[in-house]
Amino acid sequence: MSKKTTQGITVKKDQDFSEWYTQVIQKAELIEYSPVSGCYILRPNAYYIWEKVQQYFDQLIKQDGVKNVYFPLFIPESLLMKEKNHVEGFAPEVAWVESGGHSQLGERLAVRPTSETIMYDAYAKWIRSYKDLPLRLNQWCNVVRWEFKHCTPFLRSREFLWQEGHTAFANKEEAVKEAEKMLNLYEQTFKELYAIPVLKGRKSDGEKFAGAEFTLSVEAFLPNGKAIQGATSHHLGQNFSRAFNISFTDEQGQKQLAWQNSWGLSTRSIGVMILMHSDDKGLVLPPRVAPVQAVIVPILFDDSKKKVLAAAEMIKKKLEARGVLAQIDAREEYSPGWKFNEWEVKGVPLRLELGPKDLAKKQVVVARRDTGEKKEFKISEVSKVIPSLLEYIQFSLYNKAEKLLQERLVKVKDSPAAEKEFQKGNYIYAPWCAEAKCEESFKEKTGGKSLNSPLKQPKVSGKCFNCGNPAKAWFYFGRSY
Ligand code: 86X
Repeated sequence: MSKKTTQGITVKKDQDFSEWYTQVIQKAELIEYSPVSGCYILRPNAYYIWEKVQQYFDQLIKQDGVKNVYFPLFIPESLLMKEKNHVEGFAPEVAWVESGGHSQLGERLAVRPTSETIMYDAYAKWIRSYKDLPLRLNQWCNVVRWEFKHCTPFLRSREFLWQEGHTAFANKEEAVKEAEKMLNLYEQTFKELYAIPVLKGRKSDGEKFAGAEFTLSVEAFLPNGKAIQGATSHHLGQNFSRAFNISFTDEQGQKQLAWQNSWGLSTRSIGVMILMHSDDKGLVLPPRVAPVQAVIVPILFDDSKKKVLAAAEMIKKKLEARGVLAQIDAREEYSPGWKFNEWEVKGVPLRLELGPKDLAKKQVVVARRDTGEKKEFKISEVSKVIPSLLEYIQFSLYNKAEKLLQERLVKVKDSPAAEKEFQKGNYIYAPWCAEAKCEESFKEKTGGKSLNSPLKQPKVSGKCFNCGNPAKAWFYFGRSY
């Protein structure tokens, strides 16, 4: 028992957020540290979440006609450097392979930080005519970025998992439409699986991907008052098709450059979900990503053990028949209270307590992880009640997060007001000039930055809230994680 006596979370979420996070991810058995700094082991509980997200998003994009591929992990240096803009700022993060066994390689190979270059090199060979378009490919893979900032599991790691979609179109309109469509699919994934509402919109020029014409993002707002990016969808224009000569002959026989997008969602999103829903007791999992959705804890006494265990088995079977992932915790070396704590730390959405007294009344006590509420249900009703309760919890987590998102948004007229709102843990919406210089000055003054700008927005008039120049668009700003 010794190893497990410090099972609970010993700090509060709003007291020491980073220590709290570190404890949650370890005690919920999501993460183990590895011998390589910045690289983390995703344990079964974490990998299960990623598999759920993969299945969900993969099915969405396949329905839309995207096909999956796999490109090599290694990218020759000359290829990586072909589009200067996009590598420039990132160069310090590239990890290199310089030898194989005892022999030096003729050319260094980058461990992929992202796959634009290696994929577009092939796209140039595959795309000849307008009939080859659109080309819409995606890959699920790992990427490496040798971070020098402090790493945090899920949120910033030197290796992470993601999907990267890379598409090419015959015209700009189609490409732009797709970039927006993918943003909606990210919104849907955050909503339906992670129970997280997002702010959708366009990044400022200062915050966009340097290789893109524009970058769209989904941003989440956390209970600690900070905003965090969830996923991105870039319209690349002809920046890469020019550099990689991805050209096609159009219907009029004219040679044209393809219009491109790239879009990505990574395991970082798991970190966003943890930060959003979890509490002082540990992890809180939305039921749709929970590897165990209902745990049955039988209260065992010598004289009634057999009966209670048999009833627990029967309940488990009923739940499984309804598609609920159920488990019985019949360990005798731990007390019921100890087990309750353990399953709370692990974020299991529902706990079913079943003792001899409950059995006599033909009932179970059901405890919700998200609210702590307890309620009795007839055993005859569990197979009906539990599946709908799980769905209810899924929506209720979403609604709680949505309420936070609405309540913490404040419209402001100037930067002192913005600063005040940030200090209160809010984020803001303001008319902005959208100039990089203005954003810099705002960052220095307030510690906040622009998040994004909704695609459909109110009419803009008057002055920039920060610098007083004419305003160009409504933007969200916040302190970011
Ligand atoms: C930007 C852009 C884009 C496909 C996505 O955001 C979604 C999926 N890619 C990624 N980016 C880089 O281009 C990049 C390049 C190098 Cl060389 C690097 F070392 C790090 C990078 N990080 C991000």
